This record gives sequence, structure tokens and C-alpha cells, in this order.
Amino acid sequence: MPYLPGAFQVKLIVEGMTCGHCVKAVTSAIQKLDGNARVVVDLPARSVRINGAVTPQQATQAIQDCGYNVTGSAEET
Ligand SMILES: [Cu+2]
Repeated sequence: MPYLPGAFQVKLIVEGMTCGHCVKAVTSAIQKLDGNARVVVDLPARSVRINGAVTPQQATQAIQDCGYNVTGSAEET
């Protein structure tokens, strides 16, 4: 699915992601909250964008449980 501006309700800045394995770990952690969530990870920008039924607080908790540090969050419209 192509990127649609504004389609992501949650954007987090996550420290410590370095490779595709990290991307998979973060993505599956989010998809445990919402199996249909769309997750786009941008490693250079350290951003995780989420389109799904997930609050920033839930997503932050899930990512921190994987061992990554969430240093910023924003709710997008
Ligand atoms: Cu990794």
C-alpha cells in the first residue's frame, strides 16, 4: 500500500533500532495490539508510524517491552 499523508494516527521516535530484525520486532509488537495495523518504520529517521487501533501510549509500552527506547510521540490527524 502506498504511503498516504495523514493516514497514520501515531508517530513515535524510537532509539535503538538498527536493522531489519528490529523493524520486524517492533512491527510484530504493534500488530499484537491490532492485527490489522499498518506499521511503517523509517530506520534513518528513527520513526515508527502506525495506522491502526492503537494509542500512542499502547504503542510506546509495546515497543519499550521489546527493549527499545521511545523518545518522542505525536498523534497525527
Ligand atoms: Cu536489529
